Amino acid sequence: MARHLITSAIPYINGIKHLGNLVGSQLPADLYARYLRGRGHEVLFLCATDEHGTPAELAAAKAKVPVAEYCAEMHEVQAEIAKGFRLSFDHFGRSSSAQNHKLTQHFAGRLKAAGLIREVSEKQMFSHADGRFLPDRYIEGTCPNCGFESARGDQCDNCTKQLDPVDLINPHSTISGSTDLEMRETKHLYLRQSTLKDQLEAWIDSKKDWPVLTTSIAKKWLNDGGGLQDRGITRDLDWGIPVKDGDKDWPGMEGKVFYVWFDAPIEYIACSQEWVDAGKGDDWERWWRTDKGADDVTYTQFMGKDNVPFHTLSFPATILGSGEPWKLVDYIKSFNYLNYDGGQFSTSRGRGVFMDQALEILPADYWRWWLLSHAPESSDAEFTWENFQASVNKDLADVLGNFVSRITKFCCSKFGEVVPEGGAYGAQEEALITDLAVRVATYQGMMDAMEVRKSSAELRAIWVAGNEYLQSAAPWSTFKEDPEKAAMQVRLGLNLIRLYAVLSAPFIPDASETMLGAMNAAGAGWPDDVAGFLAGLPAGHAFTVPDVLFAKITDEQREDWQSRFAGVRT
Ligand code: B3M
Ligand code: ZN
Repeated sequence: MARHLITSAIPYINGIKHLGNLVGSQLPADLYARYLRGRGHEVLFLCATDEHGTPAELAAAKAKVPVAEYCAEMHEVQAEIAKGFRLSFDHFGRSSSAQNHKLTQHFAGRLKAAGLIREVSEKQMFSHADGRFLPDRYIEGTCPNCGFESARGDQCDNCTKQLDPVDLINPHSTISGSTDLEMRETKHLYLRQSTLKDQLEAWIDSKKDWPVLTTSIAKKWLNDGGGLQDRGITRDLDWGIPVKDGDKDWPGMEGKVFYVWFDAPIEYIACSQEWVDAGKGDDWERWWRTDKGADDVTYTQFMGKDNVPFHTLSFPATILGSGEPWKLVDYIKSFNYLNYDGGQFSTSRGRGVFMDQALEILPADYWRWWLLSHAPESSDAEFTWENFQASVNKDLADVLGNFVSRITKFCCSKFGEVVPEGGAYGAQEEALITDLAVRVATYQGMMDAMEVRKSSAELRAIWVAGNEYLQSAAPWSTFKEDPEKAAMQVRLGLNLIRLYAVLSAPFIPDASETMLGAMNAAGAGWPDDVAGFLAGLPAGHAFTVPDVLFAKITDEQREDWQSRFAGVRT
């Protein structure tokens, strides 16, 4: 039994995430956590809401509630939806927690003491009406290059020219609309990542088994454009973690907060403290401190590709720079994007299907199965309603659901709701068992390697093998000539349901539970020995016929959803 620490990128607080966000981090992380728990390992699986930064402030302002209140409410909303998707976090924390405040300030203090922070004076646009500095993308004006009237402070979306806020003609605040703006001097802290470049590069080069998507992004940032740049880690905002040097004030930094990307990954650690403080665990250090036992821990992070630079460079720079024995990540599983029906999923434009909407239409398993079996691993993937309908109907309803229903109903009608006796397994059954043992080993290998799509394909092949067996053994025909033999075939079929339930649990946990419940087999362990496992339900064992596991999606439903989700969410 090994110990596995698993974190998913923590979703921003400002709104409900779409299915593309879900499949890029939380869902595959959950798949892996469930699988490892199923194999008997000790797992700590953490996620949280990412609550700081301008987007949170603005979303709260739009909702007309104080930002702290907004975050508390949205955290509950996201936690509920996560439960709806059966995301099995050991704790779902908050980056605004007291624990994260303290830990973030601690890291800043350590970095300062190590000489890894420098102060930089820069000029930034200040809005008198808003009483604050404005981030570039909250300033708009006319593009000096093409005359487009809604060019942003950092770029013109019309002609793509890179801009500085001072370049804009008639600049105004997008918050208040005010044009009373002034360039003002402000001081910020920079993390001297450039001095850690060699150390970071050596560490990344030592990770021979990391996905190319992860290492190629990291290498690009390490080497392009003059190498790894120092990074501003403070902002002129109200909402965030106040800049402090440990528990001491930081002269000159009054009224400033840490940049959201500085404190967000630290929340992975703080979240484990929240987990302990919530009474769910009793020791977080054995997961995070290599001097307190975390040397034995395998730490895996899940995230979309846009988050890779922060996890391969900035956060490791924070950890290494602290000079303290914190656990570094062992494996970073990153994902490409999922697109929606010929375009992109977009939170800001409300395009696509959002997590709450998905659950209003269908239960979690339907979505989990489609998303995971189409995970954007080697390239971007695309959600279409036709593809979703086809996958659900074929894989879940026809292959798995149909198998379970046929065998249980047939048994019930001929032998009653108990596993029938019959004789010993014959050649056909032995061949199936041998085939399944190989397939289960393959499945495990792929799950261990976090090959999400390949794992789902192998799992499906395992379901298909049982279906084909049932088709060719045809106990309903056998029964007429040789009821004894039919009983043996049914006995194997019922045992296959139990096997499928356990193997499928990481993908479709609800259906798995239904199957185990029906088979009266809750608590079945992992099938390390497939042949032995398939003798797990002996003759005389009582079961019940479950309800239909998966309903087919009709063309009517598909068309209805297609048009309902064609527009934008308001
Ligand atoms: N909240 C971005 C995102 O949700 C960001 C991840 C932080 S991980 C420490 O994609
Ligand atoms: Zn322009």
